[in-house]
Amino acid sequence: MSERTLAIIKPDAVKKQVIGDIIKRYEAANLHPVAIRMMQLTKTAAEGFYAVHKQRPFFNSLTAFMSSGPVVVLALAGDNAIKRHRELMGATDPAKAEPGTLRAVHGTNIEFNAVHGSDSADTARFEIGYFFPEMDLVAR
Ligand code: IDP
Ligand code: MG
Repeated sequence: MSERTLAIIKPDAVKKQVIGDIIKRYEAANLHPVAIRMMQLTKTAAEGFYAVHKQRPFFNSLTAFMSSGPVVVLALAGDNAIKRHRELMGATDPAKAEPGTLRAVHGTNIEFNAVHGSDSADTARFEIGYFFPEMDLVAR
């Protein structure tokens, strides 16, 4: 069943100049970009995006990081896209991520971990809507 998920190429990965490598891996996995946006989040926008984590000890640091430089936000579509994207990303901590996953290859540590991916259908809907109006999502 085709579904959509939200991906963010985080500021650390943009600084490392691996936008192209990451998008190449999405395409190789048949996770098709259906919307792409480059932007720099404000601290407030990062806080809204990560509101579910606002009680966590790393919330301030995470939202400072996410607003520290440009990001690339993508909506990806494909069969079982949410779960397959999480598998392609690897574990939150790059040191624990399977070899060859995006975080194992491009992440630095548990915070600077290169990419974000939605973790459920509900969060995907919220997160895609946070960045893209429906009319910006192409059909493919
Ligand atoms: P996920 O991105 O793998 O879904 P979450 O637990 O949802 O992981 O955490 C969101 C983001 O917060 C992570 O991707 C990472 O950037 C950051 N983060 C998670 N846990 C920690 C931590 O223990 N210390 C610092 N940052 C963290
Ligand atoms: Mg998460």
